Amino acid sequence: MKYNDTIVALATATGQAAIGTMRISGAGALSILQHVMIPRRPGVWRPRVVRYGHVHDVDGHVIDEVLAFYMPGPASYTGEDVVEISCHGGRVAMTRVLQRVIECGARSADPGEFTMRAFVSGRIDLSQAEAVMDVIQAQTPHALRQAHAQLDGWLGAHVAQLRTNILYEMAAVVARIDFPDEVEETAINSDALCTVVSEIESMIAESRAGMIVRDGAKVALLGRPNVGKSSLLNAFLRHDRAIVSPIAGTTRDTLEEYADVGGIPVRFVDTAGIRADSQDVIEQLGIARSRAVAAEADVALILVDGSSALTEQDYAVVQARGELPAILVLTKSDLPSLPDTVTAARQLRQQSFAAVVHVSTRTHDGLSDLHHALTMFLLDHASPHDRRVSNARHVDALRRTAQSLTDAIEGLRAHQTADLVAVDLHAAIAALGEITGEDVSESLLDVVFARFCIGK
Ligand SMILES: Nc1nc2c(ncn2[C@@H]2O[C@H](COP(=O)(O)OP(=O)(O)OP(=O)(O)O)[C@@H](O)[C@H]2O)c(=O)[nH]1
Ligand SMILES: [Mg+2]
Repeated sequence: MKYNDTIVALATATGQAAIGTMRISGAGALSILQHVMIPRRPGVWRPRVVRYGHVHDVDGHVIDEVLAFYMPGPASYTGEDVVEISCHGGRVAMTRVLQRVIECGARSADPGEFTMRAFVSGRIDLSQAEAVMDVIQAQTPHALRQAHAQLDGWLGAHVAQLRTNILYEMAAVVARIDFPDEVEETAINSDALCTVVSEIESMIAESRAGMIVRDGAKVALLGRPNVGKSSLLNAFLRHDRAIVSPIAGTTRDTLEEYADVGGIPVRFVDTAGIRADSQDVIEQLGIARSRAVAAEADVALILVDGSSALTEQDYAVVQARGELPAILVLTKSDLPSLPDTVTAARQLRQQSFAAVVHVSTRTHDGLSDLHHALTMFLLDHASPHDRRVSNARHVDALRRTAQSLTDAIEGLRAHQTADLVAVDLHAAIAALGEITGEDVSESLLDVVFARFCIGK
């Protein structure tokens, strides 16, 4: 498919900045540039050579001074002819230059339309197109590396390999449909299909870590009043964000703050201390919020004061989290600890804690252990490379592929007819193709590119 119009959008954010850049893509890009801009030195536009000049309005008045260059397709971002114009980064300068480009024949681009054109022209596959947005939205260096790995095309290449392996067996199945007397059932290698299933399963297993690196995790700080939740939040953030005091019930409302924990974007939620006997209406509202956070966080740090005896309130905290994953944090380790508390705290719930860590926010002892325990839990021992599936859409397609392949393998074992097996293999191939965009509907493309910003 080839687009027959030319689009334009600002590539830099609006507001005040030194420079504002806009990008034009399509067959008319160069002629529009020649219309709107008069270069200081006369001459022809050579590819990828920057020229200085002015953009004029229809009456010949200068709008702004600019630098511009032209990249002929297909060696451009979109695969089409592309022009970039950089003017001053003021709102009026940028808007007027943009308007002038539109007057001369370009259309305002939709969100993600440049990347959509790169996909449609075959320059990148759909998983790479999605990675572009992941690169822009990466919140930590680790997330950026993971997004770059996908942009480099590892996922597309890997999926293509798996698809080829399935197609190979599909060819045997089709041969058996066409020549049932000549092609034996044993010509179809179900072991090869099992290998594909186990590869897909390990991709799915690692995707949890991939999604956490990409999207981050919500970590709740839970505990009865005064155990040291706000002190721990401050220690994680390395500044005094939350109020800390010896008065029980200091934190009244939930408080969310972002931190980079070992490359994972983590949203810490400090909560009001949970206790059952509060008479204060505002504190009760805060505790209700704490319970809601306890139920929804990806992981909870359950804080227990290691220097004092356990109370009913500690049980209430553990109950609020239920069976969901939690790390036990024994606080105030600079004070003499009560061994009974430590033992009893470990037994607070039936399912074990993901880790047990002793910390002191006074001496900072144990904080790096807690950091480590949290990272290990969130990444779940995922291998340290950056080639992980990190997108729910891809995971869904992989699950459906594995299911269809399993159905096909079972069909082969049960000596089903070749045409029934072919149906399952076909479904598996189609589901894999959704990841790279070989098999996608227009509505799916709309969903994918709606996530994009204008100008990308
Ligand atoms: N010795 C010692 N005291 C601590 C430590 N951490 C916190 N505290 C003290 O414990 C008291 C309560 O700390 P906070 O961080 O406000 O406790 P909290 O769990 O947020 O309490 P609420 O907001 O009331 O639920 C304060 O007086 C802190 O100085 C620690 O590691 N060692
Ligand atoms: Mg607090």
